[in-house]
Amino acid sequence: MRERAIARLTSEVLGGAREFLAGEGFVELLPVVLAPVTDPLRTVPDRIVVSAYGQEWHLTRSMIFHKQAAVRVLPKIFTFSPNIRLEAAERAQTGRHLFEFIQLDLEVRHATREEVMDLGERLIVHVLERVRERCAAELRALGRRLPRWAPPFPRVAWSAAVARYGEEFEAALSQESGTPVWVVDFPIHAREFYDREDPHRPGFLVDMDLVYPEGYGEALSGGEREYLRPRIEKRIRAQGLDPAAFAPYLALAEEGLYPSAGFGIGVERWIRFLGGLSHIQETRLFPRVPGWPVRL
Ligand code: ASN
Repeated sequence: MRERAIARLTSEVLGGAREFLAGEGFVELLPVVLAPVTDPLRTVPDRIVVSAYGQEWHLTRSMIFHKQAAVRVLPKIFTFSPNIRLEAAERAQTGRHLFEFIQLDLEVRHATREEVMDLGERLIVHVLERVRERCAAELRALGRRLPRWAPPFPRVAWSAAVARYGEEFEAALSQESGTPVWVVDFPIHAREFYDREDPHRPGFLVDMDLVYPEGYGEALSGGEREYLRPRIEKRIRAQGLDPAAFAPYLALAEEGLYPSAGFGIGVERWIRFLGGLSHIQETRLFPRVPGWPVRL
C-alpha cells in the first residue's frame, strides 16, 4: 500500500536527518508557529496574520530570523519547522507545492557557505543511504530505484544557469542533470535581504540552492547571512520594504548577531524525490495543496 510505504519512508528520512545532525554536534530546537515577524518572501505576497493579545502574529513562512537569534545561544541548531506559504492555486499543478509544509531548517554560527554546502552534501547522502538500507520493501512497493551519489556535486553560477536555460532554469537544469547540482552566487535582486552580499562581488550573494536531478527541482536553499544592523537595514530599504515592519529583528541585530550560514530543506520534496512520487500530495496523509479540497 503506497500510503504506508511513504509514511515509513518519511519516518526514516526524519530519523536519518536527526541521527546525522546529532553526530555533527547539532541541537534540535522546537519550531515557532506564530511570530511578530517572519520571512518577507516577496514571491509569495499573500500571508496569514492573526490578532491576539493586542498584537498581530504572522504564521511562520520560514524561521530564518529565529535561526539567527538561536545561534546566539547554541553554535549549531536545526528544527523541523512548519511553514505556511500561500502559493498561487496554479502551483498545485507543479507537483512540488504544498501551502503547509515542513522544512528542516539549520544554521551554524561562524560558518561559511563552503562549510554548509559540504554539510548539506553529507546530510543528503546519509539519508539517501539510510533509506536504501532500511526501506527496500517500501522502495519496491513504490517502484523506485535510488541513484548512487558521490559528493562533491557539480556547481553552476546563477548567471551561467540563466545564460544556458533562461531565468526559469530550475526545471531544465534538474531534468538534464544526472546528480544533484548546486546553483551559487544569485544576484541581489533574486533573493531576500537576509542572504549576505559578497564583499568581493557587490551585487551578488554568498548563497546557494541545491537542485535534484530527474526533474524533481529544488532540494535546499540557503547561504551566509547579513548580521550587521546597518547592512540589514540598507538591504531592507533597497528592496522597497519598510524597516519598521522588521523592528523586532532589527532590535536583535542592534544587540548583536553572529555571522552565520545555513539552509533549509523541504521535507516533503525530499520524500517526493526519494519515493519517486509524481505529486507532492502523496507525501502527506493530510496534504495542503494550493486550491485543492481537503478531507480532513
Ligand atoms: N530556510 C531558508 C534559509 O535558510 C530560508 C527560506 O526558507 N526562505 O535560507
